[in-house]
Amino acid sequence: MKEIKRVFSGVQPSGDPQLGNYLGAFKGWVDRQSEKENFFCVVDLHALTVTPDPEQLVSQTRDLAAILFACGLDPKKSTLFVQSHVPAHAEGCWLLNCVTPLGWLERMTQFKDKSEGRGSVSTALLDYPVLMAADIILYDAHEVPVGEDQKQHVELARDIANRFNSIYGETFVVPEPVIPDIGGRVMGLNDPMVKMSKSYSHIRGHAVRMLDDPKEIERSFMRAVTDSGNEIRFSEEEEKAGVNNLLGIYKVITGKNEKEVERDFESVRGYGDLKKTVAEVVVEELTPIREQYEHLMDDVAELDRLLAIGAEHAASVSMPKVREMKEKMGLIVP
Ligand code: AQP
Repeated sequence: MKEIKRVFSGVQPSGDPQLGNYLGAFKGWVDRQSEKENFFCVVDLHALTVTPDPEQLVSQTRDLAAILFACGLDPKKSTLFVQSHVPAHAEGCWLLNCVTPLGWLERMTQFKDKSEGRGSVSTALLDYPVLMAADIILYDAHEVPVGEDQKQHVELARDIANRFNSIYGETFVVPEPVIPDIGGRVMGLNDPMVKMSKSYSHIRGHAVRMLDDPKEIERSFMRAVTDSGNEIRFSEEEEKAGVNNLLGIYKVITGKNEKEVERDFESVRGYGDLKKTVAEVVVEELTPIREQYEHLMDDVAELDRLLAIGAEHAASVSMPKVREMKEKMGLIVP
C-alpha cells in the first residue's frame, strides 16, 4: 500500500494576512489538501516573540483561523488548530533546544533581519526556528509547504531532526520544504525588492491585505512601483522587478503559463492597464474569501469548536511523540 505523505505548515497571527501569505502558502494548502494528510497551525506562540498587544493577538488568532477556513480548508481533509492549544509544541521545543547548537540559530537570516535596529530582542526570537522545528517534526511531516522566505528554517528543522536521530536513535521523519514555483515570493508593491510582509502591512502601499475591500485593492495596485519603460514581460532584471511581480501575481491566480500571460498583455499599452487587470483578478479571487470570512465570524463559538476538534486530533499525534522523546532522553515518564 502506498504511504500517505503527511504535510505540516503554519502561519503566525502577527498582522493582517496579505496576498503573499495567500499565494505563497494558503492557496497551495487548500488546492492540495485532498492528496495528503494535512496539519495546519496558527502559530500564536511564534507571534509572541515580538511581544504583541494581548487583545490584538486574541483577535488576530481568530481572524487568521477564520480566513484559513474561508480560503477552503476543509476540517474533513485538514486538521487546523492553534499552536498554544497543544502543549506538545512548547515542550518539544525545550527538548530540541537541548540538542541545537547556538551557532545554528545565530546564522538564521530572519533572526538577523528581525533583530536589526532593535535595542533589545527576546530570547524567543532567536529560538523561533527550534519551536518551528518542533511544530514540524512532532508530526513526522514529510513535506512543509512554505514560501521561499521560510526555506532556511525548514532546512534547520531537517538538521535538528537528523541530530536528534543520530544521538537518540531513529525518532523523526526528516522533512522537506515544498516551495511553489511561482508565488513563493510575492514582493511589496511599494518596493519590489522587499518581500510582501504582514508586519509591514501598515506601510501605505506595501501590501494587499486579504480582507481589503475591492476599492482598496485597486488603489494599492494603481500605486504599485514599476519602471520608466512600457514593456510588459517577465524578467529577472532588477529594473523590471515591479512588472515581474505584477505578472507573477496574475500568473498564479489565473493558472496560466508565462507565454499565455504575456500574450494577455500583448495589446496593452502602459502599466496603468496592467495594474488595473491584475487588481481585477485579485479582487475576483479574494472577494468570496472575504465574504466567507465575515460569515464565519458571525458565529465565533462555532469557529472555536472547530479549532478545539483540530487541537484534539493534533494532540493525539504530537503528545505520544513528546513522550517518546522524553523516554529516549532519560526523563522518567509517569
Ligand atoms: N511575500 C510572500 N510571498 C510568498 N510567501 C509568503 N509567505 C509570507 N510572505 C510571503 C508565506 O506565508 C506563510 C506564513 O508566513 P508566516 O506568517 O508564518 O511568517 P512570514 O513568512 O514571516 O510571513 P510574513 O507575512 O512576512 O509575516 P511577518 O511579517 O509576521 O514576519 C509562510 O509559508 C511564508 O513563507
